[in-house]
Amino acid sequence: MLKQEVEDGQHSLVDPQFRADVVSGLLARPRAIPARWFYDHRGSELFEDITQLPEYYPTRTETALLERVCPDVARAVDPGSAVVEFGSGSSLKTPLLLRCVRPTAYIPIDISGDFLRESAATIADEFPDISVEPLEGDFLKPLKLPADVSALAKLGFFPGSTIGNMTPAAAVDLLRAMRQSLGIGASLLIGIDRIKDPAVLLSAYDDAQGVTASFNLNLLTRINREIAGTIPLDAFRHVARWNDDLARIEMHLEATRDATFDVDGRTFDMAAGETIHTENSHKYGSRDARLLLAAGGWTVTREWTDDADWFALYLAQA
Ligand code: AVJ
Repeated sequence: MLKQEVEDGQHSLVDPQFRADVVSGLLARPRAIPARWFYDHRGSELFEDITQLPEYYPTRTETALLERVCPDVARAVDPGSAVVEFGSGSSLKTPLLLRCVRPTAYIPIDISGDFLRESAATIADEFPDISVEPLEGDFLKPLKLPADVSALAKLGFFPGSTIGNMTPAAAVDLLRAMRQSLGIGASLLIGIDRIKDPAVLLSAYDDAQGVTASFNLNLLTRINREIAGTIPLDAFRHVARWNDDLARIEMHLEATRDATFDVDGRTFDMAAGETIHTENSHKYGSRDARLLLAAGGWTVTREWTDDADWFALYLAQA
């Protein structure tokens, strides 16, 4: 299949997987599109804005927690290590961790080469003593680390409760792939959001300023721009729901009236009240998280939470 240039001012290429996921997601019942497609240029900006919202506690809670426990993490990891981050490491948490662990090498892994190289260059500037070796690839699969870090102790880093976007089954697959990539004896520092009062959770995913609504609706704008969509944005609204049976926040785009539109040359009909499921954000209690990690081949050796017990960091051993 030919990649098609789009006129979005960024000269980005349409990912054939985006087209396939959107079309099959709109044909499915219930309709659902994977959350990874939120993050085009505008979506990444909106997510940054979300992390600053008063209602969105995860980023500031995890950052403060990491700052507090980082010396403990550093003591638990062998000196002369390699920190391997799953994700491009564009957050403030990465410099925080590197400052106290002081690894020999830092390897950020991301599927998006542009973001990866940009954030790796920023880290390399700030940490001239650390060998920064970005690795472009899909961390959902086992990856081969650069040969020069093979003798070093590995510390995997997976912050942000990103694991919550996956179903438990997919999360276990990912944890197993990470164990394969890092090797037996490696450590993993992972941030996982806790189950809490649904009112707190709901406001974190449905803020008063409507930034999360814009983030969710931006997916429709992206579909219209990149794959010839005619979706009427004014016929959709952002919905956040707490699914108590599955312990997750769900985001949906709900049709507020009957709507007919085209995407990629096909016509779709949605009835008023019908939704497109766009994200899951699973939450885990302490035992839930330990069981998930154990199923993925990781034994928890340390666990830290903030005073309100809203967010947890786990150090685990492969
Ligand atoms: C980046 C996946 C952890 O689930 O909290 C924020 C994404 N979605 N607000 C999350 C998100 C809506 C976020 N993660």
